Amino acid sequence: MARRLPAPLLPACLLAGLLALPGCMSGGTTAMPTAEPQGAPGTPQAAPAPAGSVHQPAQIPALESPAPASAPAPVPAPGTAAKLRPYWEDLRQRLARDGVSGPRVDALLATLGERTQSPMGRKMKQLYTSKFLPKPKPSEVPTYYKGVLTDANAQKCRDYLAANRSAFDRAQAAYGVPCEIAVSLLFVETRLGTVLGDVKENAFQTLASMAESRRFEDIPEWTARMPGCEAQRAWFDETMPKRADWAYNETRALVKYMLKSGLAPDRFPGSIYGAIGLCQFMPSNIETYGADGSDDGVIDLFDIRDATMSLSRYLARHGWKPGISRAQQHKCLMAYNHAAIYANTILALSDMVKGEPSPEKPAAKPAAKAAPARAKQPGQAGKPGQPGKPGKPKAGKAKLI
Ligand SMILES: [Ca+2]
Repeated sequence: MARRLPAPLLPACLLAGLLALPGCMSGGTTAMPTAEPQGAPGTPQAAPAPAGSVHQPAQIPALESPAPASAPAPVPAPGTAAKLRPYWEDLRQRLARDGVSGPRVDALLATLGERTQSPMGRKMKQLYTSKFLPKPKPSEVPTYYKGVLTDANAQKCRDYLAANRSAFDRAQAAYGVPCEIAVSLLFVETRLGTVLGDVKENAFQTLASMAESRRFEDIPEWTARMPGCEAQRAWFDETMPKRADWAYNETRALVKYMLKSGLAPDRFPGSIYGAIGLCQFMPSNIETYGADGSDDGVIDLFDIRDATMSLSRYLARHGWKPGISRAQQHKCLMAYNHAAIYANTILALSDMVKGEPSPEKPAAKPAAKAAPARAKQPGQAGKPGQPGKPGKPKAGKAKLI
């Protein structure tokens, strides 16, 4: 998300889209080894401060018991949904060619409202600006997301951990990802589940709209904001179909997931690029990396038990294991969201959750005859083990679009 939105405390998903990307829904994502046409979920978005940001103390629900959102909302029954809007017929036929069809699929498609230009428009504007417009004077790249590394946020994480202890302990036992890392990742991604949707559309609507925005003419509201874009039509003609195909694959994965889980579209608030859940997975990652932490046979990423187990599984599948070095931890987190600032922030916040001071606070001056300060170890808070290359943060693989 190479854009610079005053994004004080936006969750990673938003930040990914805004900062560098290719990545929240942030890159988010969430992890995702789905082949994605390069880009980033970065998106310039005049985003309002999300509710639940660190500036707006959000209620931290205890989630040991199934959250209300976990109550299965069934996929619409065939014949009961509204009629399919004509412009979704192309998507319907494409899904059918891929073996995804039938009354239940039609019922899902009938829930789609008007196609929105925003997902593709936002992405193309980001890419266009980066590629064709004068680059702003380089500014210092921050090491950490602004506003995240505060004592208050560390305390929120500790409270959340305490309220959901068994979920985190179970995931740590299964995959070796420390509770402090898991909770810090959830904080950066969705402010512990308090900021789950960056846009009013649900993830299905967002991804389907992007999948059906293949032509320059499909995003007039956005091309109007791109000076000189008419001269680059060839680039749009080449780039948009690739992005649309990526979105189609995610749409298909989400449809298959909804059919399998029985969860309805309105159960999936999503990021600007369709990442879902407390841990912000792109739909295509659910089948590969999702894990059922509540033993109900359904992977519901809005359930803390499933989200924690899934994010831990993702990290483990990308190299996380007990005892790995700080630099290796950083590398694993970069696989979740390919932005150094993302990994730096999670590692530093996890240190704070364990009681270390914020690396952003000026160190107190030692008294004249104070005992020698403990030698700082590589990778300690304040000095990430592997800061990553300076430069604009890149979008996360998981949310990378
Ligand atoms: Ca479950």
